[in-house]
Amino acid sequence: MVSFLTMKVTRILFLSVAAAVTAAEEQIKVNIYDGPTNCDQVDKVKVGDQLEMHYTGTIDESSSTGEPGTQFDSSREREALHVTIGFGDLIEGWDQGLIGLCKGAKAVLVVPPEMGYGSSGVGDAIPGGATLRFDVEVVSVTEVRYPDIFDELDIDEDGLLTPEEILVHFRKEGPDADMPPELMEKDDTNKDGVVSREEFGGPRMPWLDCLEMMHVHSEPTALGLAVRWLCQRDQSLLEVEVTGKTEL
Ligand SMILES: [Ca+2]
Ligand SMILES: [Ca+2]
Repeated sequence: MVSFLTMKVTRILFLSVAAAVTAAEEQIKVNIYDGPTNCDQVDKVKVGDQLEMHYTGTIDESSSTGEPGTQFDSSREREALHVTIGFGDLIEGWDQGLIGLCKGAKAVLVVPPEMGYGSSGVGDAIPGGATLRFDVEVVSVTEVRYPDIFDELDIDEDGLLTPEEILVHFRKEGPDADMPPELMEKDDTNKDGVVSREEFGGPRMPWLDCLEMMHVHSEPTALGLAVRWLCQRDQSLLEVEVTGKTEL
């Protein structure tokens, strides 16, 4: 189970390196100017969350194209926007810039063209090469739990993996296949004979790799779901992302 997953992920990491490096060179600026800057995990924006957002988009004063200060769109004149974060449905500046914000936070995102609408722009309102400024408010954060490998293994759905449940997985490889003896020893850190969701092992990955991989594997296949799960389960990734931002 663990070795299978590690192998697949290593291969994807190779594929995603070039794209991840490009993304790292682009800078998004995030300035939280009102509301909480710290909150419980459940209220913090994470990949896969469903958000209710208000926003006002203008051409940023630093933009090399367009008329700085011109407003091109605002949800304030309509209803709040409902979006799913982190799966490439939004411009990259939103997918990355909103991560880690708290419910109730108001923030300004300054999005370079590479993470916005690129060199082509959108219609007359957003010319190619425009740097965009979004004044956003996180109205609500709803956590969505996606089925993961752990769920697949946890046959009786009690949130714990017994050696028997793990063995079922390995037996799919063949009637004589066995569980690697070190697996329980390694994952069952509190030595109670079962593996909890928190104990369940797996590789840790840099945030940008996660984001790139989720873009590449956004389809709900076993691999796509595994990638989402690996990225979501590791809370330390979130801290890396937040501290990696450039403050205004
Ligand atoms: Ca179980
Ligand atoms: Ca345990």
